[in-house]
Amino acid sequence: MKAVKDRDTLYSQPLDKLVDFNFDEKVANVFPDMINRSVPGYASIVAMTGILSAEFYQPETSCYDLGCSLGASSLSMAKAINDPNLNITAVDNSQAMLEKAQTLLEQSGNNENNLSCINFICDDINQIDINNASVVVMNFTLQFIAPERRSDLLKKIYHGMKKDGILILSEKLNYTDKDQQQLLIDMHHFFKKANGYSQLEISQKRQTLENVLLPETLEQHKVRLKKVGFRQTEQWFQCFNFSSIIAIK
Ligand code: GEK
Repeated sequence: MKAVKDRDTLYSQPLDKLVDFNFDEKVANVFPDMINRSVPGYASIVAMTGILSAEFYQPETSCYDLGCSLGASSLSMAKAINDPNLNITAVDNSQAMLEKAQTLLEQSGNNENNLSCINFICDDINQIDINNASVVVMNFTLQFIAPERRSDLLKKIYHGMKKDGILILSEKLNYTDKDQQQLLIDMHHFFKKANGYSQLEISQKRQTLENVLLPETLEQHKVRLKKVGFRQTEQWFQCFNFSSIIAIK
């Protein structure tokens, strides 16, 4: 019963001890179900990542998918960008995620779409080199990086990019206004409830993410991207408190 096995039930029973969320094998096994039922607009953002990448990609440059998980954004780019010399570096520091990503890619067996252009690397995105990039994607990854490291990471990305290249940055957002913050959190929880998560699941997951997923405001993102040097930064998507920005060098 594949559909049942792949369903995210990790927080459906009361847990004695709630440890900080981490991207282990249990999470990797249910990840597509988890992210689709938890992140409003996820499928649209992944699809648009391909569309935007295809338009801004420059021949003889590289693409990066930072915090690639199971490679959904890489796959979207690989299918949309029509270049036999395309190379996509997909980086994640979870071995479990990458093993599963590799298996999924092999199972898809779709050579027509040139999926061999995706090169998975297990590493910390703070440690890798970024070179000659016209497209860099960080879909829901920066929020897991320690806030004090975010500027340096974005500077490194910026310096590794070509002029007119793009960064697609998708993040959960925070709000400084208390009522606004509460309303957006409530709406996100309505979304999770409508997707079959119980109050217990929502609450236990929220607690495990508290120290790990640290959202910032849209303003903080825009100011930082500007400071790093991006010439234009536009929010192109938002559903509840989940958003995506395109930043152009
Ligand atoms: C998607 N982009 O499906 N270095 C490398 N990877 C990291 C680091 C780090 N320092 N910190 C966290 N990760 C994907 C979804 S999920 C988002 C991204 C979510 C990785 C982590 O292992 C996980 O796979 C990913 O970032 C975040 O479009 O689960 O909400």
